[in-house]
Amino acid sequence: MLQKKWWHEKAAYQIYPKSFCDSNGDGIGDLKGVISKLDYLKDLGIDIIWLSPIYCSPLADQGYDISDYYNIDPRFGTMDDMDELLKEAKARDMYIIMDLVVNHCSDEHDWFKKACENPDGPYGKYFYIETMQNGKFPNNWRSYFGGPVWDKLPGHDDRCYMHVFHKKQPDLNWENPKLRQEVYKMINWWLEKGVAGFRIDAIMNIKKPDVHTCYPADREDGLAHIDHMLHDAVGIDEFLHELKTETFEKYNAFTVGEVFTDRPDALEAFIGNDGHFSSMFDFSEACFGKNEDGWYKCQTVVCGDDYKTCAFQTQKRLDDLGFISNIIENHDEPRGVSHYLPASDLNDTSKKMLAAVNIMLRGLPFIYQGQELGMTNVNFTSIDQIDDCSTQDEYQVSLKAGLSPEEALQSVLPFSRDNGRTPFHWDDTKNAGFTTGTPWLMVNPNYVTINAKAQVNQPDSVFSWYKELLALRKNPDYKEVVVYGKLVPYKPEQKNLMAYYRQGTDKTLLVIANYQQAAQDVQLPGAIQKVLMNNLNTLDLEGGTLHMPGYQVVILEM
Ligand code: TEU
Ligand code: CA
Repeated sequence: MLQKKWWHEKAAYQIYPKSFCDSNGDGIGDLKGVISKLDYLKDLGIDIIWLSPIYCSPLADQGYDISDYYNIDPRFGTMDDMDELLKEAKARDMYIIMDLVVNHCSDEHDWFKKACENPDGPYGKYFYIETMQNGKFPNNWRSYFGGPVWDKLPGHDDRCYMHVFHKKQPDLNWENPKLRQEVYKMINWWLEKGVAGFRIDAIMNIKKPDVHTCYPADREDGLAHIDHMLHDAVGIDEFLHELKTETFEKYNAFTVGEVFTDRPDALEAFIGNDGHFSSMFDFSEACFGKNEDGWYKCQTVVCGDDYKTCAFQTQKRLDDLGFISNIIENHDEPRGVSHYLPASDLNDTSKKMLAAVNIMLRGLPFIYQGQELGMTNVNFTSIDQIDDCSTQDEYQVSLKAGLSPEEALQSVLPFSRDNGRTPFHWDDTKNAGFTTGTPWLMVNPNYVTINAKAQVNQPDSVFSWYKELLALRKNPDYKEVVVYGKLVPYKPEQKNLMAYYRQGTDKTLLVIANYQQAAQDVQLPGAIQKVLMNNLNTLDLEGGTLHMPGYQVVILEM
């Protein structure tokens, strides 16, 4: 039986600060900008805000390369701004969670600088530093962003250090108890300050197998996919248990892990009553159709029964074990509406359907900035418009596979991490009201029609639909069933129908979505007591049959 927690009935929102709201015209979003939009988020129905990294950083990977964990990057503001944000959030009954990036730091962090000065000293042991044999790296693992996970240690021709991500993100060595203590100290410092918890970055990478293990090469670069390393690593549970008991647990903090794993016992180990984290993201839909050869081979749209099957599988495996966090997008993924709906079917009706089937799943909903407006992928016309290091790498992968430059560009666009990183659309003025200066990344030209100002007071808008969904979750009459009700699939075998019950102690809801453009009929299991939500103005009910136009979704009380 799931133990109830303070955060279960909340709704969460991810802010990518660099692109949210720029208060001083330098083209970069900042904390003052975030503070100025708290009322907007409160109005939407948000309680928990996850801030992507705002610590000091050279921004080689947009803040996921941290050079000082105890300070705010001047581009984002000051520690006073942070304190004010915590205070203003609290005044509105909202919670701030930080991004905890501790698999690696930045090569500009003091620890790494000291490790370079003296690799044999104490700081050398904070990292994975190896002596090269005959000029060779110790293994052939390919980093997430391409190329070997090794680079020469600056100033030492015979040494190298490991980075499973960017070369400016040296991996921290969790095998070293001193490093672990430094990490715990830092986490507790932030918890003392009043953050409510953390989203925990790339955490599965902290445990490595023997660094001398090589795997069969899978591309011409002679390297092997990093998944082999994740698969072979044994013993992460001890690290994570210690992490929790030394930090989060003492503060009743909320933690949500970025956990990518194929471990069959993962859900129980990570988010069971005694799990390492409060929650973890369900990435099953995001991972569907992925191909290890590169983005150019991945499935560009995942919809209908594929989406349904992924969501239901997680829910079934989870049952009453724990509380998953549901998403359709984040700062690493394409826009949900562009990935889970065919381009030809994209409109407010289909966007609302996707929102409803996702938000009504059992678990904690996380909305990524702009999702509530139905923001879409961007038609970048040149690879030079894209900043993201991962997209740049995948573009090269496509070229090496023989695609023409135009084909290579087209192959990365459906997946580019910059789709979700363009500035937020506040209104239809220049630069979407995001900045008075020059935005650091181009604005999606469709801001003239898709923007907050046009939607906030428009009852039919995607924004209002999200607001209604979150209001239902908070409604005293329905929150028990929406938050804790058991999820039971309804007619899962009916093609492109995504329908499920939420069965609470004294109420039963039925969510029914026609996940396709063509109309379809659905047999109802019994009488409807009340139509709680409907993304169309009509409900075509005849006897016990519901005639559903394309992408209709209804939430019924049965
Ligand atoms: O992501 C970790 C991760 O494994 C992937 O999402 C990866 O970024 C993606 O496959 C590359 O296209 C986290 C962060 O969310 C991401 O933004 C960071 O770049 C990464 O860690 C390193 O900190
Ligand atoms: Ca700014």
